[in-house]
Amino acid sequence: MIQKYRFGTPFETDACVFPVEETQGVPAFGTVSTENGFVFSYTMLDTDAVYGLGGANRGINKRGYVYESDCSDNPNHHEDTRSLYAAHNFLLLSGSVTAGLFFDYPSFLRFDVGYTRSDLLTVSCAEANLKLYVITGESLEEIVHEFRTLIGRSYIPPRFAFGFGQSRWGYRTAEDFRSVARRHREAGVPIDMVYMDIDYMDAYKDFTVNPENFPDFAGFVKEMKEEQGVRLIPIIDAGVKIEKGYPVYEEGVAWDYFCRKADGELFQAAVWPGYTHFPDVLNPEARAWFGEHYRSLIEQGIEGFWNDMNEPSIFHSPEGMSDALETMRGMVEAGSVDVPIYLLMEKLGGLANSHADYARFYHKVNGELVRHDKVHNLFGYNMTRAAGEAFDRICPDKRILMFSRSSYIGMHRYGGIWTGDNKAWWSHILLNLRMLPSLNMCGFLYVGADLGGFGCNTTRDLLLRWLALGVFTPLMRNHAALGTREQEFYQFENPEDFAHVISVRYRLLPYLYSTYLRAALEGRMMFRPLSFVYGDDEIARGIEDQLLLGDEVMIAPVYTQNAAGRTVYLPEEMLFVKFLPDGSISTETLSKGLHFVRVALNEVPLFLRPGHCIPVAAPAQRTEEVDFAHLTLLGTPGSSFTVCCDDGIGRDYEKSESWKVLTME
Ligand code: MIG
Repeated sequence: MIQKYRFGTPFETDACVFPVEETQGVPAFGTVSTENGFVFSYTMLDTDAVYGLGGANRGINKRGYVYESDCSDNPNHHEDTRSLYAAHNFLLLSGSVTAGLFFDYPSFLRFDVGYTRSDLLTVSCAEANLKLYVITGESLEEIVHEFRTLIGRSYIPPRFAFGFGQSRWGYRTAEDFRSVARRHREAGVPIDMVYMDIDYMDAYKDFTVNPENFPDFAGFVKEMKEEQGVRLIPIIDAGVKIEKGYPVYEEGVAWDYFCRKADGELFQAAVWPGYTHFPDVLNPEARAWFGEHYRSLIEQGIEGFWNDMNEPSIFHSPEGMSDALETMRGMVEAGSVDVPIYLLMEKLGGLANSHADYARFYHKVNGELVRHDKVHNLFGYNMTRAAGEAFDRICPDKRILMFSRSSYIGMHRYGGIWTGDNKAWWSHILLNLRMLPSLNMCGFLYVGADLGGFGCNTTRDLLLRWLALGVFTPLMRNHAALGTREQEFYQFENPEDFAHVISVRYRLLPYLYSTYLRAALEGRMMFRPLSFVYGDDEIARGIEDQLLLGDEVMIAPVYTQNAAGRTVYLPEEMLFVKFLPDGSISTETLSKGLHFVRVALNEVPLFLRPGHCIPVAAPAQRTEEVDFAHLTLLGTPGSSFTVCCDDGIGRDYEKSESWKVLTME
């Protein structure tokens, strides 16, 4: 059951699509105060768990810390980081009450989940203008299902998006991209996509390509696809470069589609292209206009994009910079070398992504001006929505790959997300794993992290271990920052180990693709915490480094350095499956309980639940070559799996002919 409570005059976020009547009063549990902003409080029992918050930091069970919805371009995902790129304001209480809570509020929101006082949950924001949805049901899964019905069907990418993609900030010329594809082939590593980071553009101008490096871009896109079997996936940034004669800039100005300040001047934000204007994607007309610009790249053969910098990220504004310069000038004029360094650092460090800048510009929504900071968390959502809505016009019969960095619930209908600028840290493998079920609760199914780590220098063993998790994540991409150690597989010794791990992804493609589609079509989670299924098992309830995948599989990747394997807890008897480097598959039945399992760096482990089976394909070099017609079943004889055999690009997954039941002999 879904109950909707309204407080004050909420901003319409379009997060929800399923109509729900308003309930008067307040929720049956917890207390609500609207005296000083909005505060929801709820007293938790020691045994209560709190799930949700999508792309937030830390554990699957959110208890014991504080999180903030305040979409931030913050590449430091430390344990104490309170806000990352997303605002997914959905909580799932499990224990004394079993209920979902969605706080539909587009600005800064604070979730204190037993941080200030260990038994107290408080959710608070500055203005009591929001909708609160309370969802109750028999089980955690049922509540998630209800919530997913409320927010609408998750985005479904094309099948090639389930292949492996290679990325690196710094690829620039056609030859850079060619050689990435070629060297993967030479090393026998399957690959479907090479990502184009900002350097493919002309002076970082959205929807342009560098004319010297790509004199015939359409021809190059075609060559890569036909000769190398690889699709190019360009990045699009939020800010539009201020430059006379650049059509996107000229149109935005002429049609009044950029964000303005209170004095009517266009707001300027320095990002990669230098000073830019932000397209006012909250204004439906501006959104349609910005989305229309993806058309030219699609017409040149592009079939997928990633949207970046859409928190929106700001290096500095002219106002912020002049204020900082003023401070420094004062210091210089004082003529002393004894300057308060902390003040200087605070000024300069505070230039980027400042709340002061977010309060400097406005959106025009239904003719009314809305200050950006009041709706800050909706920007990435609406930039990606601009693209998604445009794709439906540009190519209604074809699925386009789209994922974003920043997001709000509702955006899950238009694209997936990647989890931003993580680091080559072992702990970030675990963070990657822990986010998966939380994101799924909030509707985000096409998700993945930068495998190997974006920042810092990766190591061969870290990359291999991370990939053995990435084999299961819908978005499987190796991506790294400019200036870090090169981390394409062929940079390391024995690239055949990488080739093998990636090949397991392609062997599991029919399984992963079908499981994804079922989760999207049925409004279910692809990844679940063990507690959702084995809630009566005290050990299983506390497990934060293993997940269930679909109904069939449990994953338990190795995430520590120099480990020969790991300890895994089996809440029931399972089949321990390993994909071995010689292409064979080992199986061993393990009893319920704790086990130490050996897993070499070049092996991929999974666990199969009794009474189920999964399809395994022959190895392939790209998604198109995966043979869905000849699948081997692995698991319990007599069990069945239903595989999706649509064309991978249109909407045939809706048709029952696209689904085939396979039964294991
Ligand atoms: O300020 O485009 O998260 O994936 O490589 C950095 C360059 C901008 C941030 C993205 C990252 C991308 C990088 N971008």
